[in-house]
Amino acid sequence: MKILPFILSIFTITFALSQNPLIQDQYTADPTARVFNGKVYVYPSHDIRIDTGRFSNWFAMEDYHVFSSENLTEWTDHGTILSQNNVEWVDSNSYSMWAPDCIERNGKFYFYFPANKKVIGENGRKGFGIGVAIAEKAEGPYIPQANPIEGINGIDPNVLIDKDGQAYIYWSMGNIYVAKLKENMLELDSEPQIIANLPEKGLKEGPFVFERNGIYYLTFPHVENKTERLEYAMGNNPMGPFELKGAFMDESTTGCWTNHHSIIEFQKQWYLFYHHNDLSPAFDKNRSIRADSLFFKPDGTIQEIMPTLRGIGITNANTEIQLDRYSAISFEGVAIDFIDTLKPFQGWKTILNQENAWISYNQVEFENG
Ligand code: FUB
Repeated sequence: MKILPFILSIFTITFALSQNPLIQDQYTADPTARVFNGKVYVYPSHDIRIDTGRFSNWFAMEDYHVFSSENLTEWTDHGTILSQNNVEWVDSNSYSMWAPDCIERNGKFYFYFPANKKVIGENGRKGFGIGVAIAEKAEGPYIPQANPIEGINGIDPNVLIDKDGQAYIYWSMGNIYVAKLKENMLELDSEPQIIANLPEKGLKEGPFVFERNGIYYLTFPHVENKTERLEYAMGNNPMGPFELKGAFMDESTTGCWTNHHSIIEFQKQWYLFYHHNDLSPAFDKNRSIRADSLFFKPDGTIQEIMPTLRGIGITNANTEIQLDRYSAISFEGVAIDFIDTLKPFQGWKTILNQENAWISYNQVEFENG
């Protein structure tokens, strides 16, 4: 459907942000989406900007927020659920609260997060541990365990509970690792093993494993050339072996070095959550989470996904419609720019500068007239 901006603007009543990026008032990265109690919860990491010292050119993350949505168009920020200052084992000056995951078991919510340890290890470095914080509700409050999981030195935890109840934890540190978790979800129940048959060269990280029709999909960002693209492998067992299939999202066209992701099925549609640096084009360590629809081919392989600005969800015509997050634009005569390049959280503007230029925004619900 093609609609001119002035027609839509008269229907503007409330503000709903569902397009890409999903969160536009702060930086967010590494989104792990989960479906709990009929809602989508997203657990991202929280990039911040520190202009001086060692973080001026690196990732800086001091806490986590959680966001939820029932309709994929309106997102609630439940606020800070964990901070580097309230976890006993975490170095509270490390700003290293990287990509997390969260999973539910027997009515409790287990939040897994990597961070730099306070204590220097045998190799003379503080290194990354993976901690667990537990809550009664998906949005918290989360109570962190006093120590990280023993036996893991790594980042980017991801947990799968298989159909038989066995839980597995995956993480990365050069390679991608897997181990069984005990029923308590806090301790390893097997020796960590490296997942074989993955690309040998180039950074691999951020594993996300899910099951569909009895097939286990191991998806992961990998630097084949310059920046991360999303690749995957398929297998019949959560611990492998997996057969490499290739990429399902290519490198970012604007050079964002990382692309961390997760995949969910919600109301019979599959979605990919990932990140890009929409709100910080010049500094790719300040990222923003996005989502797009994901489809499988009849043989179970994943169709390549082209990142969109429009994103997901059906937008109600009685809410503000962000045309700068368009579905399509005319070949010429349309430009999108920040309202104020120094204040990216103010958002974008759409400039139509030629006769017959057009912009379209799909999936709008007009209800009865
Ligand atoms: O956000 C910090 C790190 O960048 C994550 O842990 C990686 O997956 C990459 O996205």
